[in-house]
Amino acid sequence: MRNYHVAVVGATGAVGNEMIRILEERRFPVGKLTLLASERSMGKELSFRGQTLPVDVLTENSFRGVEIGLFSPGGSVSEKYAPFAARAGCVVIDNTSVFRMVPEIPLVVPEVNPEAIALYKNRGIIANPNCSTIQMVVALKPIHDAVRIRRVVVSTYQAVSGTGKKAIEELSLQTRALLNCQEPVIKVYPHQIAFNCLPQIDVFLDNGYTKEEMKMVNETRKILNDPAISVTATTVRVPVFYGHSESVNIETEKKITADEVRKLLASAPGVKVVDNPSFKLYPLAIDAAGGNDTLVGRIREDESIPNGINMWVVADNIRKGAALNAVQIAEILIQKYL
Ligand code: NAP
Ligand code: 12T
Repeated sequence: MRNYHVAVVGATGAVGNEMIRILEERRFPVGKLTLLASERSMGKELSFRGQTLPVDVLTENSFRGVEIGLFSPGGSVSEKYAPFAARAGCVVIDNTSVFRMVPEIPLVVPEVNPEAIALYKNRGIIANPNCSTIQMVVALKPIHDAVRIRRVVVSTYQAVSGTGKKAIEELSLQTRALLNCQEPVIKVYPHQIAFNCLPQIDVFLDNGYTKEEMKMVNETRKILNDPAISVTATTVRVPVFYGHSESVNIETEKKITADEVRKLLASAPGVKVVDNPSFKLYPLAIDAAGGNDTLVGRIREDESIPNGINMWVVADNIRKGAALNAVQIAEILIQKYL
């Protein structure tokens, strides 16, 4: 097996840093690693496999010889630079929302639609879905294949790390300030996040939903390749550092029991069923954090409708929700296509 020249774009960020760790952990065949960020990071160094590597400033010419680009520098930066990378022959795996709903660009969760990776040839870009969408579709896919899901009602409880390193700092500083009877400083979110829940993630759209909510609606349909599936979402920021939790209610075409769902999910790739109420066992953000699995529990029949299931779905938003999913895509890319 040969080695690849990989670039991490946004290497100093919450997602980029985790990408470097996951390339190490999974022994991805990296021949050369190029780390890129903004001019703010000029002179910084990061470690990879015990070696210290410089962080370079991202430019239009950063991609000569780069074969795989793992991008998470923010939407407007990806929008500008991903095409330069693709033109240089680099396959871009982008974590921002800018390319996700472009029809000819594949939107991929390896456990769900790995075959879509082949479409990287259209534009040289593969989009990584939104963190909340990824963990939900990992849990939905086996059920959809078995009994066809008609409708999903989801409410999320999302960690601050999804917003990046500044938001992690903000929750930490506000918590400390408030415990010391000081005024919390509010910069990243529209309101205090410490000891609070904010029913707004990303910006509001004309229909009264937030952009994060509509990402869950539209991305789920694209990944499951089923425009008929109805999804409605309420996305909420909670004062948790790592790990998104989701209350997921589904209505299916055919009846499925809670036991059957448990059995299906127990053998589903990327899923770990954690569901034993008599021992107070259910998925927790603090247990999902740092791991690779999407944890599913609280599986029960929705007694208000003939064919309904409720469940609680938790994953590390920076790993499965972003960096791990991107590296898993890269693994299939080199096994099958490059
Ligand atoms: P972050 O912690 O704020 O990091 C941002 C990174 O982008 C830093 O490395 C930053 O470099 C770099 N960057 C910013 N502006 C740049 C520019 N003009 N040129 C080059 N690099 C630039 O944010 P994050 O949490 O890692 O997230 C970054 C992106 O990933 C966001 O677009 C977000 O939408 C996406 N994301 C996706 C998911 C998902 O759902 N799949 C989850 C989380 C994040 P400096 O350190 O030099 O500023
Ligand atoms: N605003 O990749 O704030 O579309 O948690 C992911 C996470 C956007 C995205 C967040 C966001 C994205 C957040």
